[in-house]
Parts: sequence; C-alpha cells; structure tokens
Amino acid sequence: MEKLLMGSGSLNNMSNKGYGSLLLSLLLLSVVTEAQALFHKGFSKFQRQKAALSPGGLSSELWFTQKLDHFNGADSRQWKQRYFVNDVFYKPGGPVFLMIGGEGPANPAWMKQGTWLTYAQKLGALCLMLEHRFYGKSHPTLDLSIDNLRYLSSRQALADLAHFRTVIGESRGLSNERWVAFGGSYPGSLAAWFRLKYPHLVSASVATSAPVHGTVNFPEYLEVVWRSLASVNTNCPVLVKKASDTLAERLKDPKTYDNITRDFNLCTKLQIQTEMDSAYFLETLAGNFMDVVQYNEDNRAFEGVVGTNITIGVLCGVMADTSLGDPYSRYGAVARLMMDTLSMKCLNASFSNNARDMTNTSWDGPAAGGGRQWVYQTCSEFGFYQSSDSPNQPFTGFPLHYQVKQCADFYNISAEQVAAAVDETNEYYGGYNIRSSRIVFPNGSIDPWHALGITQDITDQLPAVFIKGTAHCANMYPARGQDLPQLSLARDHIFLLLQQWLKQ
Ligand SMILES: *[C@@H]1O[C@H](CO)[C@@H](O)[C@H](O)[C@H]1NC(C)=O
Ligand SMILES: *[C@@H]1O[C@H](CO)[C@@H](O)[C@H](O)[C@H]1NC(C)=O
Ligand SMILES: *[C@@H]1O[C@H](CO)[C@@H](O)[C@H](O)[C@H]1NC(C)=O
Ligand SMILES: *[C@@H]1O[C@H](CO)[C@@H](O)[C@H](O)[C@H]1NC(C)=O
Ligand SMILES: *[C@@H]1O[C@H](CO)[C@@H](O)[C@H](O)[C@H]1NC(C)=O
Ligand SMILES: CC(=O)N[C@H]1CO[C@H](CO)[C@@H](O)[C@@H]1O
Repeated sequence: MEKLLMGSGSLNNMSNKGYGSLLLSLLLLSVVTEAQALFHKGFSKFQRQKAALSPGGLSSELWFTQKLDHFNGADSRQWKQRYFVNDVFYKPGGPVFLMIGGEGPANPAWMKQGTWLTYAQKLGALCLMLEHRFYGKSHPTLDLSIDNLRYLSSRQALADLAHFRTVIGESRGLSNERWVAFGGSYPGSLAAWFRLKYPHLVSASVATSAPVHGTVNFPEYLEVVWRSLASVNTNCPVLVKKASDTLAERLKDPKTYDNITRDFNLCTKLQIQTEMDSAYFLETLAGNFMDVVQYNEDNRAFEGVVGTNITIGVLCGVMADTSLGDPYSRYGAVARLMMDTLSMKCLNASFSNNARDMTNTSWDGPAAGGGRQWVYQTCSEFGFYQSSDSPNQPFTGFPLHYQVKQCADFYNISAEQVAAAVDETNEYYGGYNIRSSRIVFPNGSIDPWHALGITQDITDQLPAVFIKGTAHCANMYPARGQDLPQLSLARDHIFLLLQQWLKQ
C-alpha cells in the first residue's frame, strides 16, 4: 500500500494510518475492494476442489492446511491458508503458474486479469494464487500479538509455498509439470527466493520490481522521487522542498497550528508534543507524492484502486500554480486534492492515534489489513525505511531514527536488532548477489524501488528487463492501448524467456 509499499496518508485509506510508505504491494496484490467484501463467507472448510470451481473454471476461495512453524518438527499446530484457482486456460501437460500473495489480502482480480494470464493462455497453464500468511484471511494465529508475529517471516512464507506446491502437485497430478512463480514488489522477491531456495520445486520465476536487497535506511527512494518529479518539471521538486521546509519550520511555533490545521484540513487541531508527532505529520504529507510517483499512470484500476488519475504531472501542476499562493499553500492544496480524490473528509495526522492503531493486536483492528504485519516484517527482516536523510530529495523531517523507533514502540524490537536482522536477511538470500537461474527481474525506471532491485543482467540465466518510463510493477497489469512501446516489448520479452525456459 503505502510505499513498498508501502507510506503515509495518500492514495488509499490505509495510507493515512502512517505506515503508508512502507507497504509494497498491499496496493498491488491486495486492495480490499467492495467486490472482495462479497467473498466474506467465513471459513468454508474443505470444499472439494472441483465443486468449488464456478462454471467458468474460476474458483472461489479455497483453503489449504498449512503448518504454523515449518522449522520445528515438534510443533504440529496447523491453520488454513487461502488460495484461488483458474483452470480456464489449462491444457494437460501445460505448466503451473503460481502467483505469490504479498503484504495484503490476495486480490481475486488477479485471477481474471493481468499479464500472467495472457502468458497462461498462450502456454496452457493452470493458474494458482496463494495468499501470504498473516494477510487477508490467512490467519495462522488467534491474533497479532508480538508472540504470534514470530511466525510471520519470508522464510515461513517460502516454506508455505513449498508445502503448497508439493501437496497440490501430488493431489492434482501435477508434480512433474513445470511450475513458474510470479510476484511483484515484495512477492517479486519471494518469487526469486522461492526459485533460489527450492529449485527442485519451481522451474522459473518472474520477479517484478523485486527489492531483493534489505537495507535499514533507504534514502535513495526519495532521491528517485526527486528525479521523477524533476522529469516533469525541473522546478517541481525544488518547490516541494521549499514547501516542506517552510512547514517544518512552522511546526516549531505552536502559534501557527491553527493555520496548519486549516491549510491541511486536519481532523483535529494539530498537536506536536514529540519529534515523533512532527515526523509522522511530515511523512504523511510526503506520502502523497511517494504514492503518486510509485504508481504513476499505471493500470491498476482493474484491482479497484482509486485515485490513479492523479499523476506526477497533476501534482507538479498544482505546485507550479502561483494563483494558489506560496509553495507552502500549494502543498496544502495538493493534500486537499488527494483527500477530495479519495473522498476523505479530513486528514488524521496524529502519531499517537497511529501508534494506538498499529499496536492493536486484534484481527478486527484498524491496522490488521496489513499495516501491523508489514511494518513488523520491515523491523524483523528488511528495513526499507524511506527516510528523509538524503540531501538530494525534496522532503524534510522524518529521519531514520523516527522510523526505527517505531520497531521498539510497536514490537519491542531495538535498533540494534533491526540492523542485525537485515544483515541476516541479506546473508540468507544473497541480496544483490543472488545466485540461481531462470529468474527474470523486470524493473521500471521511475519506480523508486528499483534501487534495491536487480537492474543489470547477472548471468544469461538471471536477466534484468529494463522498462524505461514505467512505475512499480507496470508489466504485471493488463495491457492497454496507451502503454509505452517499451512496456509491450518487455511483456513480450518476458514471455519469450518463459517459453525458452519451460523447454529446458
Ligand atoms: C494565519 O493565516 C492568516 C491568513 O489566513 C494570517 O493572516 C495569519 O497571520 C496567520 N497566523 C499565523 C500565526 O501565522
Ligand atoms: C479524476 O477523475 C475524477 C472522476 O472521474 C474527476 O472528477 C477528476 O477531475 C479527475 N482528476 C484529474 C486530475 O484528472
Ligand atoms: C480519524 O481518526 C479517528 C480516530 O481514530 C477515526 O474515528 C476517524 O474515522 C478518522 N477519520 C478519517 C477521515 O480517517
Ligand atoms: C482493537 O480494534 C478493535 C476493532 O476496531 C476494537 O474493538 C478494540 O477495542 C481495539 N483494541 C484496543 C486495545 O484498542
Ligand atoms: C522486550 O524485549 C526484551 C529483550 O529483547 C525483553 O527482555 C523484554 O521483556 C521485552 N519486553 C516486552 C514488554 O515484551
Ligand atoms: C532504472 C534502472 O535501474 N534500470 C535498469 C533496469 O535493468 C536494465 C538491464 O536490463 C538496466 O540497464 C537499467 O539500468
């Protein structure tokens, strides 16, 4: 959702909870749409596979019995993991495509649309999508307490995929077929790592916009935001910087709070008691720009994502509009435009409310849509904090220590533990030095996440596919007439690679 998702107050309801810039594909594979609400039928026990298929060959949700802890043979606790099937294109002997769920509910829209289905049609593939543990309706534990979150990790998620692949392979007679993993953003990394760690179970992977390198501090993200804004109008990021500097300066003087409350349409009067409060507020406003850049002009509408007609050009247009007053006033206009677009009445910018939401451990809690879980994964595995620490970026006031302190506030994970966990993640998967074969890494030049991805061929068997001018995960969305030619070429190129690899 928010920046790699994941960022704060921006293009979606969840982003105004402050973990906005952190959620990768929450917006990607996972936005909860009204249509999805219809899927709420509770835990349908073991439906027989065929019975669960609708006439068109698209399944409603199915449930797979999964182990809670794959790494402890003495722990036999189990839970039910949600998955979906589309066998419309399947031809006996064809490959099996596995779409990997990420840091939000698995969105069944992907079972009806998306580039992977175009490939499936051409190759006669069976399509499956497995929801990630702890997201959506895949609840391994009774709640999201710190003790229970210990079972949330990419390693457990990969072991879920391995067990799912093995059991479904056997039960459907597909053990000897070629399996291909797909994913975008964090699930893109999982697609690459699934091939890396379980090469006997998956023949090839398409790891789109995958941040395979963990890093505690990720200031480069906002540097790409600067460049993406500058590509529309060189003055645009300069104006944003002026505005955010002015705002940060005013936050030091409580006499300005009434005006700020009005200018940014806050739900309640601004209160700044700690550095966390001001950092949260400034990060939330920056989140508007981060989300628009990350998802600029993509084709996510089919997922039920709103607000996609706000482009970088629209934001820079507002920032350049002198009739709106000084840059600070234009920055307020951007915030109000985003709220209008999302039909939000006002902006919640209080860190303490956010902290209350983020520490709620109930599955019905306000951050259980993915925020509490994803931020936990950043603290315990990846970092990825889009801090404002670089001088070459447009925002002010949310340094790394503000972000890392949330790990202690929300999960009792210290800064030292975060640093050690990220090192261990890179040690385990290899980071940029991943060594494997038959993994393709598509990247978009304006996607801020490409800085943590594989952007140059490692070997013939580990190629990068560069797509100039596209944003996060663009190649996964359904093709459109107005797509850039290089985007269409990239989709074709990936298809040719798959075709070639499936013959090997
Ligand atoms: C608040 O804004 C008004 C204009 O809308 C301005 O006249 C006033 O000086 C501002 N107050 C402060 C404390 O900046
Ligand atoms: C975006 O779409 C909405 C609804 O169709 C429309 O009202 C709005 O003017 C559009 N905004 C821009 C910036 O194009
Ligand atoms: C703001 O937060 C309050 C309390 O958490 C909540 O009741 C309200 O719905 C929120 N408003 C918006 C517009 O998000
Ligand atoms: C957690 O969220 C649920 C659902 O919104 C709410 O009923 C419950 O009171 C919250 N728990 C705490 C401790 O705030
Ligand atoms: C926080 O973690 C420390 C050790 O890392 C532990 O000693 C302490 O009991 C934990 N506190 C809570 C409230 O869980
Ligand atoms: C923006 C970016 O890093 N693009 C890279 C994507 O991958 C290609 C290799 O195919 C690189 O040349 C690009 O620099």
